[in-house]
Order: sequence, then structure tokens, then C-alpha cells
Amino acid sequence: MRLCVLGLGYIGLPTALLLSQKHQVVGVDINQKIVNTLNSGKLPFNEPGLDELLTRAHGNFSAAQKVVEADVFIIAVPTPLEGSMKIADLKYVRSAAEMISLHLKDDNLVILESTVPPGTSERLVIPILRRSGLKTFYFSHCPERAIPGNTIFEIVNNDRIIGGIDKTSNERTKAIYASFVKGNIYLTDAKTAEFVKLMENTFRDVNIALANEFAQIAEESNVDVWAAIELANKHPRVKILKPGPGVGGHCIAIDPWFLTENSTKFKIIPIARQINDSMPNNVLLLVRKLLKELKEPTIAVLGVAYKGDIGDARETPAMKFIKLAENEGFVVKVHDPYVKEFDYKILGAEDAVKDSDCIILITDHNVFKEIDPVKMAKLVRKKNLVDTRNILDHEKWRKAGFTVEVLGKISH
Ligand code: SAJ
Repeated sequence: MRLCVLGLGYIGLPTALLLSQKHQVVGVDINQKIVNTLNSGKLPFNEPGLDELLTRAHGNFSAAQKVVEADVFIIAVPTPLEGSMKIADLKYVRSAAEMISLHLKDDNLVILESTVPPGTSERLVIPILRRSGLKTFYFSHCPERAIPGNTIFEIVNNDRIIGGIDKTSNERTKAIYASFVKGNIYLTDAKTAEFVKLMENTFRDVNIALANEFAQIAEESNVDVWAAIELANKHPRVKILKPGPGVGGHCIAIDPWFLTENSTKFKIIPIARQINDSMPNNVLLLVRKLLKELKEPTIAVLGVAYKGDIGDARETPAMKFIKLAENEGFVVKVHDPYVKEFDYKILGAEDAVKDSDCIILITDHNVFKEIDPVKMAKLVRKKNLVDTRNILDHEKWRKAGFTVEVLGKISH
């Protein structure tokens, strides 16, 4: 079978490479750099297991900037948020569908993996494909569900939802995914599949917001929220998530808005978004508490990736925190061992911490646990630490002379 995968990002590329183990696959991306990098046998980004897949793809995979004829087309392009309006920007989905419509042949199958607002397949994508003039093409929405940092394992092992426009679309899509998915595959219609995907990410966002609200109430009540959550989670039906400096990434902070954009019936979803978006402000309160009236302080931010052990800084809550801190007149220095591209210069750990008045841990990278507080104490100007993820050994830092504030925890 010949497949054409549109969008070679963190879902499209692993999917294309998994498919190329059994089929002929052309991966299409508008970014020439990505296409050239792949065609020279290199990866445009890292993800565990991706290099092995590329090596194993042999002659079955190639990258191109233009759509080619195929039996099956998979759309895995980004669906960003029109920031201030809180609605989906579907320009990449629209243009992918337009490009496919020019190459569509009888009996072709088109699969949409990108996350979209409910009804997008029926109202936008299928009408564009119909412009090809064909009566018999097949279509399904098969939303991706894999977590960055463990994408390939999850693409292979997670259950999948397929929402086809008819029985044949469902069966043909299932046959394709069954060639590399070990999880169960469930069949439904396109709009339900769109809704399911959005509910999953909204569920996580709302639950993180609840953990963040618990953290703030706990601070006010002089309770250690981390200890309290651990105990509450001993209940067989309770699983509270972790508080933190906010929610980042290109999914959880965005997708809940796709659910609300055509609705008048929502209440909790925007409130949860607001709580998570306000967490950088709460981190700043902890920093102010430590710095008091210090004039022109310098602060060191540890971690700008949106979550631990990855190099992805998209929608990171670190950005809002840094901007708020700059607006207070703070000088901000930044360190992250994994992030390569960021609006601020990324320094080595020691350079970032040197002569700073407060260290603020934003991202839960495991390597930060190895930092020696005694060494840090010699570098800094003032010994202050804010741990927004509760991952450091606070006793060790206090012994080295640091005053420590932990998000969601009473200070000592
Ligand atoms: N976070 C917390 N507390 C927690 C868990 C996460 O503050 O207890 C924060 C993280 O630090 C991060 C953000 O939330 O800033 C999101 O991280 P995440 O690990 O929850 O999720 P993503 O955005 O990396 O991936 C999510 C996943 N969705 C769900 O778990 C429901 C993934 O399965 C999806 O495929 C992905 O979105 C997507 O592409 O939609």
C-alpha cells in the first residue's frame, strides 16, 4: 500500500515511520529543512526510538514538500489556537485537505489525526475533499493520543478510537492501524471521535486545575498539599494530579477551547483554564515573599521545557513567569539542559545561578535532583530557592543555607 502522511511533526513522523516498516510511505511537510534533514538520514527532533525506526525504514520512507498520489492519506498537521479569540486555527488542516483533493482517486482513504473542534470533519474537511469530484472516497478521524517523551511506545500500545463516515471507512482505517497498534481499536463516528479526544485533554486540564486550586487553599491553610494529596490518593477512587507552575504544551492548554468554541453550555472548562494560566502569577508571589524589598534582583530560572525530561518549550508556563518577573524589574537568567530553541538565551546551570538572588525551579527535569546545593550556595548572591514541583531535597538545600519556598507547602 502507498501512504502519504501530511505533517512530519511529533505525531506525523513517528506514525509515518511506523507505517513504513510494512508500506511505502511518503512524508510531506511544508518545511524544507525538515524534508532535507530526513532525506539525508537524520532526524529533525529527538524522541526515544525514532532513530531506530528511521534506520529500519530502509527504502520505504522518503520526505517531500508536495503531496503525491497514494492509496491512503493521513493528515497530522498542527491545529494551533487563535490566541486572543480562543478558537481553533484550522488553516493547516484546510490546506492539507485542499492539497489532497487535487490528488484524490476513486477508493482512496483520508484519515485525519489532528485534534479539531467537534464537527470539523463533516463541516470543513469532507466538503473540501468532495471538490475532487469523486463519489467514492473514504474518510475517518483517528485522533492521536500519544504523550511527548514516550510517543512511539504510546502510539503502539495505547488503544485507538476511529470515527469513520461509514462502515468501509472504519474497517479500512482499522486495518491500517492494526498493522502497528497493539492496543484495542474502537470504532465510532467522526464527530464522536473528535469529541472523545477533546474530552480526554480537557479532563486532564480540569484535574490539574483542581490540584492547583488545592495547592493555593493549602498554602492559605498552612497545610502541605503534597503530603495531603499522597494521603487522599490512598482512597480507592481518588487520583489527584500534581500542582505546578501551570500547564504547557501544544495540547492540554489549547484543546479545551476547541470544545467550548461552538458551545454556550460550558462553565468549568474556562475556569480551569484560568486557574492553570494564573499559576505563574502564584509562583511570582512566592518569589516576592523571599525577595521582599530587594532592589533590582536577579533571578535564575531552572527549566523552561513545559514538562520534565523533554526539550519542548511550546506554551511553557515558564514564559509567562519570566515575562511577569521582567515586568517587576527583575533580571532573569535561564537554564534548561534540554531546550534548544527559546526566546531567551539558555545558559549553563552555573552561569544562570551565578550572582542570582533567587533560584526558581519551574520544570521537573530529573537531572535537577542531582544539583549540589553547597556548590550553588557559593555561586549565588542570596540563598533563596522556590521549588514549584516539589522535587528537590529541601532539607539539603536548607542545610546549605537556602531559604526554601515550595508551591503548595507551608514555609519553615
Ligand atoms: N502537569 C501538571 N500536573 C500533572 C500533570 C501534568 O502540572 O499532574 C502539566 C505538565 O507539567 C505540562 C502539562 O500539564 O505542563 C501537560 O503535560 P501532560 O503530560 O499532562 O500532557 P501532554 O500535553 O504532554 O500530552 C497530552 C496527553 N493527554 C492526556 O494525558 C489526556 C497525551 O496523551 C496527548 O496525546 C497529548 O496531550 C496530545 O497530543 O493531545
